[in-house]
Amino acid sequence: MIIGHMSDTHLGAYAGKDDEREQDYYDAFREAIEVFVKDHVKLVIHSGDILDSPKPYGTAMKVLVEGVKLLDERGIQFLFTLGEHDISNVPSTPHPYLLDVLGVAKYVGTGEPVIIDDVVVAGLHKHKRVEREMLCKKLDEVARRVSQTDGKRRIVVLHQGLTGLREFVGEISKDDIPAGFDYYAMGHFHVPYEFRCGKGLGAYPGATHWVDWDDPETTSINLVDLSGDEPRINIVRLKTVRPKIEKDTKLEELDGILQELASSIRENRKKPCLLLKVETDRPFDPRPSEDSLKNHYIVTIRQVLKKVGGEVLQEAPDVNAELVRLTENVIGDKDKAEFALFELLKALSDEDWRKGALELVWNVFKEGKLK
Ligand SMILES: [Mn+2]
Repeated sequence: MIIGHMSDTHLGAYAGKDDEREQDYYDAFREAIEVFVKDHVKLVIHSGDILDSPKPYGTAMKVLVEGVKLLDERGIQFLFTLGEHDISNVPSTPHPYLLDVLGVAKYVGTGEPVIIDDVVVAGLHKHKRVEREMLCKKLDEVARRVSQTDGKRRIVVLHQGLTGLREFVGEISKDDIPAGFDYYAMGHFHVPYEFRCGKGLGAYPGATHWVDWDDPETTSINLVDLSGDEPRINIVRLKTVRPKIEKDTKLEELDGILQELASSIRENRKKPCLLLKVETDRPFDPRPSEDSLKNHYIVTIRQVLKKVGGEVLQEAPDVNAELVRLTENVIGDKDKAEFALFELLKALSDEDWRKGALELVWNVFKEGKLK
């Protein structure tokens, strides 16, 4: 039995900002659906960050419903959990849940096991850092309930970062994840990654299209064969992804670089995103350079200013780490500092900040987190 596993589709990214780039996420999602149909998977798991925003524009929802309907018509079940991009701070029904209401998909983020033929699937939606203890308890409960179903392959679906895997940051540690599952269908990291957990295999397929500049340009989905003793993953690379190019140069050498880029255009693929970092003594107008390439590239020019002494200003250090350090100095507690910076501040910058941020603070207070 082969199942499809995808994650972090971020449908609706760039909506209202860049029509061309908005399409990239729809293209990658549709391509993934085509692969699942062509390869006759039994079911598809989406590990969250289905949408880019909890308040999506209509097109993102249309593309999502069309894709999932296509699977449904072929008898392929779509099981999903939710990531932080799908969940609003204002308590309301997350948009992807409408798939469940329509009967074309099954939400598995409640911990309730779902049995499909010879697999049992259970998951949890994204939990925040301050909810770590609750998440660990729920995970143990999910493992206990799933262990009661005999003779089936066991799959858990999560949208969490795990510490203890490479240099990744997460809300819980890899060691907090209970053993007893055959496959750990993970989402959140946009970098593909596989790991062992007990006798099982865990995998982040990564985003279907890169979101942040540092995300890998090559993206993929997983076809997971559960028929053997151990799961086997076949990684399928997606072809519709927009290429990206980064170049460092100096203002004096910019013209040469522009000519080189203009002559290295490859047709029959998407216009690459191009990031040009130009070292310069003083700010300059980047528009003529951007205009000269805009038919063939989506150009961003970043100016790196030299100090008067000739020393190049360093690229920004790890801003998050520095913010945590400074905030911790003021508040006197690292957990509170991280809550303030990564959750409360984000809620406060939302349009509906009053409701969302108040709700967040109230919940944390009620549940006695952060003392
Ligand atoms: Mn994501």
